[in-house]
Amino acid sequence: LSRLLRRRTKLPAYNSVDDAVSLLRHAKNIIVLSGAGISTSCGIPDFRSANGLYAQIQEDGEYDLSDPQEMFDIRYFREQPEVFYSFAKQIYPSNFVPSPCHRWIKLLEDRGKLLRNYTQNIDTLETLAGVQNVLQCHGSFATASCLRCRRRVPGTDIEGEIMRQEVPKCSVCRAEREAARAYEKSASAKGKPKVKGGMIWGDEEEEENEWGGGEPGIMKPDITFFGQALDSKFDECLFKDREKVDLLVIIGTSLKVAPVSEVCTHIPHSIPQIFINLTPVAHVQPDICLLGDADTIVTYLSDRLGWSIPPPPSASAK
Ligand code: CNA
Repeated sequence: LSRLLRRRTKLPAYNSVDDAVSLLRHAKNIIVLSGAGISTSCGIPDFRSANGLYAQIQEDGEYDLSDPQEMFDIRYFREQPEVFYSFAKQIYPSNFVPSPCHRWIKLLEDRGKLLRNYTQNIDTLETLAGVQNVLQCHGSFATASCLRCRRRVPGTDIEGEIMRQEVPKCSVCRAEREAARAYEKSASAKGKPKVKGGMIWGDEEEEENEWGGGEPGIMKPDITFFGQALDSKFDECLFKDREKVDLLVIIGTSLKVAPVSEVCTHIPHSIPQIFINLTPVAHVQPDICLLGDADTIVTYLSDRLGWSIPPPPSASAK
């Protein structure tokens, strides 16, 4: 569409690698829209590739799912959190090292060219690479929240449970439940009325109370599941950035998950788009399509520009 509109409105046509190099050289406000394909070389599978997580989940057959996407569906999670937690350690960011792509985004930022990196990834590798202006559109494992009382804690608080494949429960809800039990005990001993809701828990045998149940809340990493809305920051940033952006670079994504995939259509059609991916994506028509391994492509582009991609954080620390 972008290419068609560009032709119709007689804007300059871009279609070659030389054009990509020139656009990168001159751009000052680049939006990088990235996806799971920039982390596959770090050892984190994407969703939809032939060897991706969906294929693995289906092949394993050990999970009670009618569709692999249910693994990341909020309704399913509420019903059966143990399924997600039996799997979560496989995608928990632990000893991964940022790829050349993550470091290339950092390079754009260091050169004052990055307007913002909209990442769909939840692995926080952009941050580890040192990128400051990154929006984790689908959240991350950096924090976790209680589904009942909404208390937010650092993600490391539930790391132990994730590694042991257990369902983490909220310590605040648990403490309140214990306080409520103690209160109930002393209240009934002294003949006082029982208190329900608020900070005090209801009757043990009640299935549903003001908190939505008798058990402490389930903790969920603050990653956006299917069926959950994105943080309002996404719309706010896009609204602001669409006024300034002068180049869109899309890397390592199938562009199948809305609303992030819609960034391409939400920015003005006069803005050139470069798409870097292993496989083509039929439903978008970027100006320049560079198909292949993303690390190889960004390294090639950097070489052509005479820029050098910074080393991984561990190597630079040595
Ligand atoms: P996706 O739908 O799995 O698409 C990934 C795309 O990357 C595919 O089109 C692949 O062809 C392409 N790809 C894979 N490897 C490479 C490579 N080496 N070079 C270039 N391209 C490559 O994943 P999307 O990101 O499009 O979908 C968004 C989902 C994926 C978000 O909700 C994420 O949270 C989720 N996800 C994130 C991670 C992560 O954080 N690393 C991992 C898996 C899934």
